[in-house]
Amino acid sequence: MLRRSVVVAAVAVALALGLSACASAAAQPKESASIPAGITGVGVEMFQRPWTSIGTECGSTLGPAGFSWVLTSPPQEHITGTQWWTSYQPVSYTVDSKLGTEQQFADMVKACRAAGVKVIADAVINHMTAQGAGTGFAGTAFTKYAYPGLYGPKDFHHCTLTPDGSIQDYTSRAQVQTCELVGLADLDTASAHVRTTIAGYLTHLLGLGVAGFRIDAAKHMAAEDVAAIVAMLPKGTPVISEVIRGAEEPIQPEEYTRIGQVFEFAYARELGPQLTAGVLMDPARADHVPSASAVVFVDNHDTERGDAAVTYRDGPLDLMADALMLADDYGTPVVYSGYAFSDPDAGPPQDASGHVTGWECAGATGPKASYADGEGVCAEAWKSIAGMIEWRDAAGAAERRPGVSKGAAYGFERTGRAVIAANPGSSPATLAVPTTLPAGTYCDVIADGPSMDGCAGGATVRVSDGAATFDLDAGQTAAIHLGATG
Ligand code: AAO
Repeated sequence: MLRRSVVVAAVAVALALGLSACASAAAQPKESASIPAGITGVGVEMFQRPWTSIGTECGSTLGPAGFSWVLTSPPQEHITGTQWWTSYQPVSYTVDSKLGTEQQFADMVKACRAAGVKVIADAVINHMTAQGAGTGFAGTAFTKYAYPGLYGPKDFHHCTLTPDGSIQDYTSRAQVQTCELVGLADLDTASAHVRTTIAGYLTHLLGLGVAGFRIDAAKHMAAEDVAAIVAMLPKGTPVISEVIRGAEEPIQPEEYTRIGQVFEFAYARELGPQLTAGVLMDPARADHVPSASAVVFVDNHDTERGDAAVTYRDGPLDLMADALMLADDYGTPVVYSGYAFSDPDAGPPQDASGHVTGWECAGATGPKASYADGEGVCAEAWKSIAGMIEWRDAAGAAERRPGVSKGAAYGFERTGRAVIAANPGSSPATLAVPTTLPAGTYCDVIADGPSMDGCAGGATVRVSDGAATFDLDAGQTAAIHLGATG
């Protein structure tokens, strides 16, 4: 037990240091096999972005800002329709969708790799469509339980536990894993044929250069089924399972951590409400998976339409949440970048053929006060995010010291490396954060972006007598690090 926790800590440190999974595996020969290789560095979910847009931005925005990976929307053929969520109803595993063709996908992966950005693809493998019959975006004819060349009726669960076969009770493991999620034809992932077919699709995507996968709706597949599919992929392929932590539910993310990382939904649920309440505190992290297993986020494409406390609509608070997440020593962070909407079902702007027209964000320096429906939020291009990625690199594996607060203002140090302070309150505040940083003048990388531009913008913070003193406006965040001095 003790031995295992030591290994967990060692791997967490290795991940925080940005060492490769291979290096940490080599240092910890046997036990480290119990912690699967994961994705490291800062990621960004580019929701409903066409491959051409992402490819361009890898070179213009993501690479230069220091993002290590990008999570795409699902790349496979899907049902037709203008809603964003058509992407989550697969019709075939042909890589031809409203987001682009296979060639465009491959070109994007190549451009991103050249910019030092790995591509993580969203893998929708729990189910197919909910429709009686139709023709998919790339022209494949299907019925709800028959997909040419892939699956027939025997490859699906036909749930009789509820009147309409859909999940009604999340406290029932059997319903969650054998009934239909919102009516979507539920693949029998215990079947050898289904497993092999899914693994074939994922292997094809790996052949196009993707680094790993988000496993959509992983909760709805038995962990052993997901494990068996992942075992058919090259050893060490990073996977991030989407298993929403739900109170009183029998299936929790911990069941899936032996397969890879998981999205830790409890992280945003702890951080977000503090921001809206204007009272920041040190994290309690009750019921969180270990850091090395956690991928954390402020919001994602579901929660910005659901229970996220902070989204793009909250401007400075959204930026503050991202900054605090990037400053943290817990988990692998993924920034979210979608588009503005009034109608939660509305897809992004599309042309007459149904292809998403896309948008590019180079030059978008920060959150806007308001967005028109369909307009890209462009968080990946905000200079403060790039500044915080640099801050995070500077902090490295340094310990997060307990925070201090005064009124609504709160701040903490990553020992001897970097300090952040935030004021979610409604009036200005001055906060002195104890620090072991050398005395001097430091650039605020939130105000001015990475240090190559920092201090040039004139925003500075003084460190003297063992404290960094921040003068913060209402809603302001500021952050300094050892590598950016004035
Ligand atoms: C669409 C239409 C439906 C229609 C269906 C079929 O909207 O009306 O019936 O087509 O025609 C996306 C959209 C869906 C869309 C679907 C298919 O979100 O609206 O349906 O595509 O086109 C559960 C799953 C989780 C899933 C989430 C949406 O466990 O995996 O539902 N997320 C992924 C994707 C998502 C996608 C799919 C899966 C399907 O990210 O975009 O759907 O591929 C509790 C449970 C969760 C459960 C939620 C559902 O969560 O714990 O497991 O998620 O309920 O509402 C608190 C609680 C937490 C609770 C949460 C609810 O935080 O602590 O327990 O509130 O917000």
